[in-house]
Formats: sequence, structure tokens, C-alpha cells
Amino acid sequence: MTSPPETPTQDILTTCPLDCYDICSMVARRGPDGALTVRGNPAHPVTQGRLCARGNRLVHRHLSDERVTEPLKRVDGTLVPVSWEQANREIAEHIHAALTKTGPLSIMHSYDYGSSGVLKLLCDRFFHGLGGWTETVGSICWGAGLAAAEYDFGVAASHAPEDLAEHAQTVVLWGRNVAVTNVHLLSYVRVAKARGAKLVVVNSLPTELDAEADLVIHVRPGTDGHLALACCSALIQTQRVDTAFIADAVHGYADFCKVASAYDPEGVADYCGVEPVLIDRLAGLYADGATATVLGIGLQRHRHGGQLIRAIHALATITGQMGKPGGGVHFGNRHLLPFIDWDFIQTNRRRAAPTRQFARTTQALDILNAKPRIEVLFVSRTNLVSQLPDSGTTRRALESLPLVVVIDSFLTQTADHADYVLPCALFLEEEDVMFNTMWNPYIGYAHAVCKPVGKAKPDWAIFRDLAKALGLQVDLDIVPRETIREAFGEWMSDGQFKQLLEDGYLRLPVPHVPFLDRHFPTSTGKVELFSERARREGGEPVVKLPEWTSARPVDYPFSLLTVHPKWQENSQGEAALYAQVDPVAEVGPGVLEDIGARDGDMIRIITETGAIVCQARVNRSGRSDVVQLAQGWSRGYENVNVLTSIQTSDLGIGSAQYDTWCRLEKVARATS
Ligand SMILES: Nc1nc2c(c(=O)[nH]1)N[C@H]1C(S)=C(S)[C@@H](COP(=O)(O)OP(=O)(O)OC[C@H]3O[C@@H](n4cnc5c(=O)[nH]c(N)nc54)[C@H](O)[C@@H]3O)O[C@H]1N2
Ligand SMILES: Nc1nc2c(c(=O)[nH]1)N[C@H]1C(S)=C(S)[C@@H](COP(=O)(O)OP(=O)(O)OC[C@H]3O[C@@H](n4cnc5c(=O)[nH]c(N)nc54)[C@H](O)[C@@H]3O)O[C@H]1N2
Ligand code: SF4
Ligand SMILES: [Mo]
Repeated sequence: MTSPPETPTQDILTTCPLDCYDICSMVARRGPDGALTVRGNPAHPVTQGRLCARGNRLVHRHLSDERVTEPLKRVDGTLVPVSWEQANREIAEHIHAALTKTGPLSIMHSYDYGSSGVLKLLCDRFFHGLGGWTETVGSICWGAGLAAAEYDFGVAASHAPEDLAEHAQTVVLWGRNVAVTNVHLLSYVRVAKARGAKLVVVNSLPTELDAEADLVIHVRPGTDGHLALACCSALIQTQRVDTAFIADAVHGYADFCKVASAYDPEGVADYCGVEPVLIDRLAGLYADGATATVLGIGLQRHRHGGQLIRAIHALATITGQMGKPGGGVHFGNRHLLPFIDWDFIQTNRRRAAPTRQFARTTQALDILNAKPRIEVLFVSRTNLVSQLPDSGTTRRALESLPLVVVIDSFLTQTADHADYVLPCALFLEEEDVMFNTMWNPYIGYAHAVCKPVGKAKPDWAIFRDLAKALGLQVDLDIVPRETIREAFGEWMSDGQFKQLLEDGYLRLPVPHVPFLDRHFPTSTGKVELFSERARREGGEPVVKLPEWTSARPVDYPFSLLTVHPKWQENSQGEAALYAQVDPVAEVGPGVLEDIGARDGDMIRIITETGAIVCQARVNRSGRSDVVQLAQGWSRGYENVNVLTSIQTSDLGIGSAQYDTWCRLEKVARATS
């Protein structure tokens, strides 16, 4: 297998660009008939020759006839094709006018992780070239959990997958829907199980792995922190904590004990909606041996999501799981970050231009209230209308703007509000290196397999040409491979770079077991159950959860969890490909009877923000106070975020989209 040339039946190595834990290595092949296929790279240790449904379908997405292949301009309400020259000239005129009238902060860029490509961030060089701009910060994805890890451990660092497979005595899948969102972790879990390790699932919804688990806890949404502190309380009372680890590596244990002692398991169990014996069993497993806590991202999308995660961290800490083979908290893998020179990528090491910062979660409101106002909005690698909370407010914000430029390869719900849609190259069409910090320590190379469709261009080339139209001096005349090489800097030898190009992947040199030396990158060098930093930043030094009262509004008895969809990545499910997957709400036993409906009936889900009609399905193993609705539907449907509201999490400027309450109504059948 080698890199580029487009010769028939040649295998070319690439990497999945989706924002996914697994970062799979792929082999692309163009057959003698010209047909393009991709498969999992059998040589990659994590991919092991297998892709998930999303990965397998990427090639169809690339070939889809719904792709935007030329620049589009809205004229009298309709998007019509224009030349790049015209689009760039006209957008440049708007930018000039905005810079003169209001200044650079009136230009805004909203982006997210639509692609894991490192070169995608080169576009920041354009905005620095403007002399400033309004940018988006925080995360609608995992802000709260990352901030919690920084307070407690200094950084969120996962153990190597092999460590979990070889050393964990218990694996706790705590809110991570592994069989759907992180499928390549499954084989490691199964190796651990085959060795005799116990599997625990803590989730508010039934998951595919429940059937294989030794212990399943279907906890009431948002109460995991209480559950974890009840475990801590039981362990402290019965002296089943790791005293040596605490003495050596924990700061603030006494303060923590005072907080935890209030969480009597009997009382908490009722609040969490679980049997008290389950709390005892979970606590016992943590006390008994190496326990790997695999934290999901969904469970921190609550208003107190940061504190909730801190409580789970505390359970892993007092039982000595941190820095222990087979233990650890797997949430993200931020110790991979320093392997790329982000300053080079984003500014070419020039002085950074001033920015105004809008939180991703609240950006629609911030746009509506902005002073100075936003004149020009660029949107790239994100589908704001579909994915931000409260789509109605997002739509209003977009409509309030003089100019919206969307860079995408599909006509998304956000593009519906664009004045210009600029077509970007996609997977297979551009060279890049895929990098994320979600789980495994591999990076993947993406060789270009073919040319971009139509007039599409890589994102960096779009900004390069727009800079030219503006007469701006920016460093975007790049050769991808050279820029990638420079971004890795000196730690990577030429031999390693060659290996990355030839194998298509490289393992970054991070420890299998983070914090093995019991040194944590916090101010005390220990795990901080008491965090001075948290206090300095205006928060709680020791974990603090909401009172045990039900936050449920009277008229909205169900918790609505809009989880990640199995068959697509967020909203990236174009109608023609996924039309067979209709949106379905899953409810627990007894729920439909109460509204006079039956399995398969159409129901209306109503929240304080909006309403949606979809089909109902009963899941007999589910809780009766939770409704499950996968997010990110394809075009042609409304999206779930018409139901959610703009709420920020307590830490890390994250989003609390899972704190949504709903009621249900049966929809009368149309009589024909
Ligand atoms: N197939 C697929 N895979 C994906 C994605 C996708 O869209 N589709 N998206 C990728 C991205 S961007 C991300 S961030 C990750 C997310 O990966 P996950 O964290 O696995 O998934 P989420 O959908 O964010 O979280 C939902 C899970 O959390 C559970 N949950 C929700 N609230 C609670 C709670 O209060 N307590 C507990 N214990 N459980 C709770 C839900 O039941 C569900 O199983 O997945 C990535 N992988
Ligand atoms: N209700 C609810 N809302 C959620 C979540 C939830 O669980 N429930 N999950 C949240 C999470 S975890 C996340 S990460 C966000 C995801 O939010 P987004 O990142 O906005 O989600 P995607 O639907 O993946 O949108 C990515 C867009 O980028 C485009 N794209 C792909 N590749 C490229 C490229 O190379 N260049 C450019 N310019 N565009 C590209 C795609 O076509 C797509 O339109 O959603 C959040 N919203
Ligand atoms: S979406 Fe994730 S699991 Fe699927 S192919 Fe891509 S990286 Fe692999
Ligand atoms: Mo995400």
C-alpha cells in the first residue's frame, strides 16, 4: 500500500474524518470499473479491519448527488450557482464594508468538529489576518467533563485500550453507549471479560451491552453524581478506601468526606431510582480491584454536569484507581494535545489578533444581543440549526444577520439561512492528518484519493482565495504535507513521519497508564478533591450537587434524552442515504397506555421550547420516566433541538441539552 497516484485497483490509505472516539484507519480502493470502496485497515491495531456503519457509508456521502459542487448565492430567496470569482469578490466587499463601519469584531466564525482534520484549523490564519474577529469557545459536546478533569486530575487522560483489556478487573461503562458510539472499544472489553473481568453498565437508557453485563444500573438521568457519592459514603463508612493512595496522592480528602457523608445510600437510591443493593454492589466492585471507568459524554450534558463528573472522579480516586494499571477514568485523551503545534497551525506563530468570544452553547443569543453587532458570519464544520440547543432561536439569530456564509458540502438546515454556500472538499478528496483527543492514542493520515467534486476546494484553499480577493497577507499558500510535517515539530523524527505516511497511522508516545508515578498536573501535584483553582474561578472547591429534590416541572413528567444516533454522525445523514431510518421515540413500559396510545402509534413530544411528532416504540427494559429520541435527523425532517433550550453547564461552558423535560400526547390518526 502506498500513497496517492490514481491508478486502477491501487489501495490508498486514509482515515475516517468523523468526530468519533475510534479514528479508524481506512483502505480506499478504486476498482478497474472506477468504483470507489473503503474498508477498515486490517493492519491498524484498533480498527482491526472493521468500520462502523457510518464509516462504511462515507464513500456514498462523498459520491452523493446531493453534494454542493459549486458556490451558491441566494437571489430572491433561492440559492443559485455563481463563480468563485463572483462569490469571493462580493463576500470581500461585505467584509471591507463591515471592517470600515464596525471593525473586525463584527466578523464572526462559528465552527465545530465536523472534521478531525488538522488543516481545517488553518482557516484561523485568515481571521488573524483580518486583525481580529468574534470566535466561538467552550463546547456543546464535552466542556463540563473536560473542566472537571482539569480541576481534579489536571488533565483528562485515558488509559491505553490494551491496559483496559489486560488489567481491568472491572470495566464500568458509565454513560458511554459503546456499541453505538465507540464500537472499537468493544473488542477490548470482550478480552477483559474473557479474562474474567466484570462488566458494569450505568446508563439511564437500555443499551446493547446490558445483556452481556454483570451489573446494570438504569439510573434516573442527571443523578449519577448522587449515586457516586452514595458509593463513596458507603466505602468511607466501612473503611474500604485506599488509604495509602489517599495519603500519597490526594489533596482535600477530609473536606470531601464531610460532603460525601451526607449521601446515605438508602436515601440516595430512591432519588436515583435504583435499588439500594445496586449501590452496594457498585461500591464493592470499585473497592475490590482495578476498575476502569469509561465515562460517556451524554451524562455531563446536564446543568450540573461538571459536578456530576467530579463525583464519579471522587469514587475512582478514593478507591485508588488513578495511576493504577487496569484502572483510571477514560473520558478524553487530552495528553495527546501537545504533539501538535497549534500555534503554528492557527497563526503561523505570529502575534494573535484580538478576539471577542461567544460560548458555543449560547452563541445564538449572543448574536442577537451583540454590541458591536455581527455583520458577517462564517459557519464551517458545523450545522448550527440542527445541533445547537433551541433551533428556533438559532434560526432567528441567523435571520438577523446581514450576511451568512456557510462552508459545507451539503445543503444543511443551517445552509437554509445562508446568503452564500461555499462547497468544501470532503473525505477522500484532500490530504490531511486526522487527530482527536477522545480515546485511543493513534493519529491517522489521510492521503488524497481523488480530486474534489465539481468546484469544491479544501477549507484552507477557500480562505486562501478569499484572502486574495480581500488583498490580505495571510499564510495560506501551503503544501499540505509540508505544513503537516512542520506542525508535528521536532519530537517526530523523519522516520516516524515516513511511517505515518506509509502505514497511514502512528501511535503517539503517551503512557499506557497515565499518572503511574502518582504525579498529577494540578497545583498540588495530587488529585484535588479540594480544588483551589475551582474556588479561584468562582466555583465550588469540593464537589457540590443539587439538592435531592425533583427538578421536574409538574406538567412535563419525562426526561428527554436526545442521544447520538446509531446510523449517522450527528446531523450528517443526508436524506437519500438514510431515508429508511425514521425518527422513533423509545419509551419504557406503561408510558403509552397512560396517553391511550400503543406501540407504533404516532405521538407528539412537547417541551417548554417546542413540539415534534414521531412514532413511539416501547422498550420493556427502559425506565418509565425517560423518553429516548436520537438526535441529528436527516434533511426533510425537523430536528430534535427544536425541543431543547439554551442552558449552560456549571463547568467548562458546556451545554445542558439533556436537562429537557417533556410530556407526550397521542396524535389522532388521520381518517381517510
Ligand atoms: N453512531 C454515532 N457515534 C458517535 C456519534 C454519533 O453521532 N453517532 N457522535 C460522536 C460524538 S460527537 C460524541 S460526543 C460521542 C458521544 O458518545 P456517548 O457519550 O456514548 O453518547 P451520547 O449520545 O453523547 O450519550 C448518550 C449516552 O449517555 C446516556 N445518558 C444520558 N444521560 C445520562 C445520565 O444522566 N446518566 C447516565 N448514566 N447515562 C446517561 C444515554 O442513555 C446514552 O447511552 O459519540 C461519537 N460517536
Ligand atoms: N440535542 C442534542 N444536541 C446535540 C447533541 C446531543 O447529543 N443532543 N450532541 C452535541 C455534540 S456531542 C456535538 S459534537 C455537536 C455536533 O454538532 P456539529 O458539529 O454541528 O454536527 P454535525 O451534524 O456533525 O455537523 C457537521 C457539519 O460539518 C460538515 N462538514 C463535514 N466535514 C466538513 C469539512 O471538512 N469542512 C466543512 N466546512 N464542513 C464539513 C458536515 O456536512 C455537517 O454539516 O452536536 C451537539 N448537539
Ligand atoms: S465513525 Fe468512528 S468507528 Fe466509524 S469508521 Fe469512523 S472512526 Fe471508525
Ligand atoms: Mo460530540
